[in-house]
Amino acid sequence: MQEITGVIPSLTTPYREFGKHIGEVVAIKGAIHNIRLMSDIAFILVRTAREVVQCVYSEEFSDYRLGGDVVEQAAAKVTGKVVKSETRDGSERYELQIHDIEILSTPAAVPPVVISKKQVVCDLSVNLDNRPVTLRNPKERAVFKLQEGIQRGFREYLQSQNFTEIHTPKINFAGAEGGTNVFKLDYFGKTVFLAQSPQLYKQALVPVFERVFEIGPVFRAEHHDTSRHLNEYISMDFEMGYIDSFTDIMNMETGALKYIMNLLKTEYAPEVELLKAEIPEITSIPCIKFKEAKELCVKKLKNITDMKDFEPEEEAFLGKWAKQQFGSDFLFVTHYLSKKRPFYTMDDPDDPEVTLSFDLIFRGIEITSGGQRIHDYNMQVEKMKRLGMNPEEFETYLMLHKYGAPPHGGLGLGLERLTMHLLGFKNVRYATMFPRDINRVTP
Ligand code: AMO
Repeated sequence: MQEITGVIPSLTTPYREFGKHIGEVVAIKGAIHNIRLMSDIAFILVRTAREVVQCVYSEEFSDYRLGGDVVEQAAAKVTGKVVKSETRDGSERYELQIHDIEILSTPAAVPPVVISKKQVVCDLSVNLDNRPVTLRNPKERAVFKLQEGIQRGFREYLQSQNFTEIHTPKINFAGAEGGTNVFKLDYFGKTVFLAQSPQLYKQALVPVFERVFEIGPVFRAEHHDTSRHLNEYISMDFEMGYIDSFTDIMNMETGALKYIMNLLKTEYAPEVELLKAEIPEITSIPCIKFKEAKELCVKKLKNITDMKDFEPEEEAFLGKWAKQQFGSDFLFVTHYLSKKRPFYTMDDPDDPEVTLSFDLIFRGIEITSGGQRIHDYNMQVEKMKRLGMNPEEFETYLMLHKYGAPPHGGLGLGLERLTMHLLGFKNVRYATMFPRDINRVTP
């Protein structure tokens, strides 16, 4: 009888272990990525899970004869001898002298876009239309490997700070952020909403776990087509109880960002190098109040009409200002106007026109909103009424306040926005695996 032990016998050798096998015959599995035929030699690049391995074919090395079935995108097992290869920069690289190629699967067609070059060269829309194929390009996929690193760093850091990971429902009884950008859904005859954020639930879990975080999709019915808005994005949220001030939240985020950037530099060095990512150095992050930041913008920029919030060009200006003044890629802007923040935001007791809230600007774009929340039941009900909301519709949310909640606060960090500016992309879609926007729901 066959027994399943839970251990998959490793018959292949990952590229990162090649250094230990110089002169030995090993096997790798991957897709034939690129074939370069010369007169008496061929270079066959094999795309494995994380690396592209150069394999060299010559009749000198083996009895195997290169056949017509070795085509780009075929899945293959390649066996060969590990040798050190020459590099211009003197770094350690290895290649395989091919002894055998076993074709495991043959593609039915040639890719619609060239993916075997250093980068995919086509319009963004063509790239996105063919995403299952274009993502195979090593540079395209590196974006999302790096994105994995960001999420991993966020998770690892918060776990080290005693946060509990949660998953909250995405089908909700009410919009959490107000405004019109909420998707309505017919739910067995009832109107419900796709989650704009995990806000109402992450707060409810503070009296349960004290500190919680979630990494998950959220939905925004943005009706406009911009380079920074998606209709579905990944929100990295946390919420923490027993805070002394909303600066505790900014400190937690700064700690998380330091950890993330360090993780990217170390564990994701191949992707950082491939993408020429400029990983920011963070020692501390400067803070400025909204009112003062607005004054700076008014002084330096023309035609500012909205005095209650920032236009994208004001964020871009503030990003540059923070870099010039403090050498920082990040800037916290605090104390946004009460009128402009959602109903759950705590007003500043010293100046109720403003809130105990903040945004984080990274290289000129807002990547985070956060702040302290109202924890007192009467205060929350009163604020809802003031804003024209019906507290009865939020009865289950208000259980948090009614049955006792500690002072608390948290934030939401947009994964794609952070990735976009880490990599210097002009459009957030380049940092989105399968973007959903006003014109796109496929692939
Ligand atoms: P907010 O609505 O400001 O706050 O969103 C938080 C962060 O999410 C990102 N983001 C987006 N990314 C891509 N496309 C969009 N349409 C989009 N909208 C927002 C941004 C933004 O800074 N509940 C609060 C957070 C909190 O206070 O805990 C919230 O969702 O990076």
